[in-house]
Amino acid sequence: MLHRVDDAERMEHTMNQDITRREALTTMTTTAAGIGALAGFSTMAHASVLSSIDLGFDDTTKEYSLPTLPYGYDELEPHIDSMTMMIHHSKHHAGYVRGLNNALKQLERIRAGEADMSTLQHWQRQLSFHAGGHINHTLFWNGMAPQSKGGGGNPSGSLAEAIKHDFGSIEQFKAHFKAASKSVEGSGWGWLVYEPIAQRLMILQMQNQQQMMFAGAIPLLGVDVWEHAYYLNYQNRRAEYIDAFMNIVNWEEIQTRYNAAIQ
Ligand code: MN3
Repeated sequence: MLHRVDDAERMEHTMNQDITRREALTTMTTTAAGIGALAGFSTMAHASVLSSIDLGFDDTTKEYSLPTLPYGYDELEPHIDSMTMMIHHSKHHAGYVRGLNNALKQLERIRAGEADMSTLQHWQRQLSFHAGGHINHTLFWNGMAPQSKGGGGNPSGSLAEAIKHDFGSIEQFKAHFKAASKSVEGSGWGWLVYEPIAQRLMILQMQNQQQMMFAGAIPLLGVDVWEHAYYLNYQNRRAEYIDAFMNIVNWEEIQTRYNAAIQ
């Protein structure tokens, strides 16, 4: 009697493992095809928004590389200092690229039976975190510009109209965006996103590199509020750093993303 129960349990356990493995393989195939979805963003829309932005993906090696910045490390001064930019890009961002490549490699090893399936959950988390980090930072760098190259000021055109429609006014948008970014708990990001189902703009907080987003949200403007983004110059004064960030927003680029998002 006892061993029949054991057999039944063992059989059920084996079946569950099979299902888990199948689901895991499906998940891995899906995520490999659409890395954007991992950061909590819609893959299709994300692809259109990112179409002009280089994530450094090499389809032959299946690896990502660190993209170069569209300006020099010192060009955002005095709003963001050169040392912060250098460390942030060449150390922190590079670390996300390495972590993303490694997570993809480990998941490939699991698929090939060279690594234990029990480590899958860990590497899926690593993939989500580091893919988020790579995509967020790439959007962040390109979402800023030195004032001498058009950074700062206010949005104009159809983006300004949409902001007024969805937030009341440019001033109300800025106040909301800054307050949301300032009050992110711990490390994370403030985002202006386009929600394509109801076709409207929203402001979101993101924790770490991917949490608190929802499927479909298309990233337009993001500010990195991890301490590594501002601590050398602003110490604990996150609000001051966010004010400075608003002086170097590349609104032309954000308009381009908005145009792609509403297609
Ligand atoms: Mn960062």
